[in-house]
Amino acid sequence: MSAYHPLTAEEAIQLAKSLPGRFPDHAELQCREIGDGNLNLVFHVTATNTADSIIIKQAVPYAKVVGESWPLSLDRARIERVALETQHSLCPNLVPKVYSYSDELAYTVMEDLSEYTIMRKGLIEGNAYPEFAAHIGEFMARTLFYTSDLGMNQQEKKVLAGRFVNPDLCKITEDLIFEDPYRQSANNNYPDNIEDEAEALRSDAALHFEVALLRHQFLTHGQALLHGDLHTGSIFVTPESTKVIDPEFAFFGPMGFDVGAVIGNLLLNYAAQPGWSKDAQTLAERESRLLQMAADVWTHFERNFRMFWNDDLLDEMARTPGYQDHYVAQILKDAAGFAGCKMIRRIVGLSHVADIDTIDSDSARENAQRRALAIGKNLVRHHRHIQSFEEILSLVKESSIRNEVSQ
Ligand code: SR1
Ligand code: MG
Repeated sequence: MSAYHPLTAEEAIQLAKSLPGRFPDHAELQCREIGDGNLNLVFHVTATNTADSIIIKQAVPYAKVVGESWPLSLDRARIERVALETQHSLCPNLVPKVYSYSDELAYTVMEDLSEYTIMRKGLIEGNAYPEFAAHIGEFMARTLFYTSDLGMNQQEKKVLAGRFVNPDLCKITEDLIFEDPYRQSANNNYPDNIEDEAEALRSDAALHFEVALLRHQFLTHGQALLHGDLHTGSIFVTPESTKVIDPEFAFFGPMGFDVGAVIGNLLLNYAAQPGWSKDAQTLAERESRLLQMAADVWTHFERNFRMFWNDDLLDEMARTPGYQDHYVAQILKDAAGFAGCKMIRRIVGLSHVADIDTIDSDSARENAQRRALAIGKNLVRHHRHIQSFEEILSLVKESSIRNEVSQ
């Protein structure tokens, strides 16, 4: 019989005490459950009389956001832990360190990042993160290149891919991102005042065609080990440092899915800015900073990816002239399409983002929702023809219709 059960705070303290070398013997420990995500318990264990602390993340056997009616495999805790270890080995400064784990109890003990801010919250507060684009560009280039057939022995890659068979969490993405927003679904969740937008999504056959192509990529293109849920709620930041967390959706999929997740979430915050910026000048500054950040993410990703390719390529046929350019161009097209899908799902689908939903004014929130949908649809519609990041920025700007509802 399995020993699995959700930990209590007292058990989390006992577990913390049992970890060799983590807390001094005289440490007095306290614990708070701080999980505010959709799926897991998160215990923050701190010493009251020393500076030591840890995080214990434990999966529960269902989606916390919905309840026990939505069962989820506990194996996602193992997948998240192996992803953290793999990504940490490639980017030690950009991923928290794993200290301990139990696959049976579905927990991982890791570095506490309490001095960091969740990036989504920081962006909502209007903060600037000047190093973020360089950090996340490097994270994506390293983790994607060195787990692909370009940077990894192809037979070893197949063995690694076997450790990341993640049907339950892939199904969440397949349903919530690539299907539900385009049909009537009990999972969908949007206010009555944008029913016209939801209906337009359901009846747009040309848009469905593009989403079907992107969904097919997600289902079949095992290009590299993805983080799989790389939104701004999965990233901790300070102005100087970045840490990527929460890779429980990790699996071998298309590289553009991770790149598109980062860009799409920056654009969701961009779409929300009229609801957060106190005056026209602040709005203009923040909008321009967010678009520049999105462009810089791509620039840093591309620069690093090409550098790793030029230095460490293992696939002989990929040395063929022109192939690198073709490969990178395809990642950009995919990223644009996936960014669009991610924006759309956060407006009409099950799980939303605070950037939009916590805007106080009803009219500003509605404007942000419509603006995000306009950008998302434009990116999905045009993704196959995009050739440069400037074209993405043009699509964003031309779809950023404001003040549809008087404020
Ligand atoms: C049922 S889980 C809903 C969403 O939360 C995660 O962060 C993923 O984005 C997932 O789609
Ligand atoms: Mg998460």
